[in-house]
Amino acid sequence: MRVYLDNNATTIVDPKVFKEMEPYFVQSYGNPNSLHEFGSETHPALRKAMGQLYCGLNADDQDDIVVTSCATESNNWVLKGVYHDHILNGEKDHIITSEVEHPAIISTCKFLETLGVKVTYLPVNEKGIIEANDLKSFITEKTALVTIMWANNETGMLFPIEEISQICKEAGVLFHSDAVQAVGKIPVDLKKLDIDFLSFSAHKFHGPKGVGGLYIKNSQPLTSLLHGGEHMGGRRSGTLNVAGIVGMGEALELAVKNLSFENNNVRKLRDKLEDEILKLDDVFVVGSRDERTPNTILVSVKGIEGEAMLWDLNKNGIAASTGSACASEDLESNPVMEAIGAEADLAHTALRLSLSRFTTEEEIDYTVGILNNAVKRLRAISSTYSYAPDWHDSKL
Ligand code: C6P
Repeated sequence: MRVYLDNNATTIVDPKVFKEMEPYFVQSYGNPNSLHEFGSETHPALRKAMGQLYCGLNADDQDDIVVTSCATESNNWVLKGVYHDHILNGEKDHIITSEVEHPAIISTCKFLETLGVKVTYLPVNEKGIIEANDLKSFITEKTALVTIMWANNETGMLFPIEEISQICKEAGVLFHSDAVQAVGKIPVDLKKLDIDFLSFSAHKFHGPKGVGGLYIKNSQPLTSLLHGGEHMGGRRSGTLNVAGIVGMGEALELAVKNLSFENNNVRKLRDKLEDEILKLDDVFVVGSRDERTPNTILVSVKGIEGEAMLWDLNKNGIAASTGSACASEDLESNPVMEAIGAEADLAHTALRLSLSRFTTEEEIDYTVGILNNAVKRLRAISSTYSYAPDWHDSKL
């Protein structure tokens, strides 16, 4: 059996999405900016997709959504655009983010630090989220931007976005949220929140890879990252990825339609898997279930290196991860586990299991069996494992 439990890394393209995309590879493959029919026949599909994105996010205006190549690009655009528009001219000098953002934010902040920008990396509590009051105390009149993720990709923990947006609004500071792990998994209603910029990525909600988006409230000015032709109203140059955009629109519409299913069925399966995992001795799951996206578990299994567990699972057809896919090759300990204060040996035992609406109960039952055997076998040969009932208290 093959079981895919790495849906926070990427998801299967929904076959319905793929079907909608196909004609734009092999039939209507024209450049939408061309004047001939091959080009113009793509326009209705593009209009439909932009409408699906606008409805799916409940944005104020369809023009507030700009398509990018991925969330990494969207995040880079916001940070570098705000640097250009508000920091380079000396008006401001400060950006606030959290310690547990995705590398697309952290690495960009590190780059901006080399240009003289001051960056505050807010610490997280034992649940892996920031305290909104901490944020308040770090905002100054020189703060140009607050960028805080909506849901953490490793733990699934949801950040208090409403409260954060309110704090930023009251302080008159721009607010960006990397909502890659929230869009399509939980309700994201942009009319209800004061968010200036929001990043998302199609391949996290059963759309294709290589296409994402940035919501820009009221189409406010933001210097482009990609200069060139006048695509996307001159805000983001590059020939439009027609099939990708069509796929992203369809995928978001389906994801939003399936939200209650996601919140019920996926949650039920995730909870079943978590209940079984918690029957094992010396395991620790980060964050409580209600405070997480419904599909995610980050668990530490004492005495077993995350990579050893992955190898064992993979041998049995099960795909999981030790954390973020883009950091999976460096064998470092899990950075979110470290940020919540876990000791290094514990942070090395992280295992991320992330489900989707395509996950079945049979797959969860199979995974539980394999996981139980793997834990027994790997602990038997572990040099670091010996049973200690007070382990949780002593390690965290
Ligand atoms: N996280 C993970 O395994 P792209 O692929 O550029 O569209 O998305 C990047 C990205 C940005 N923000 C968050 C919160 C993310 O989770 C991701 C992708 C994957 O966790 C791959 S590293």
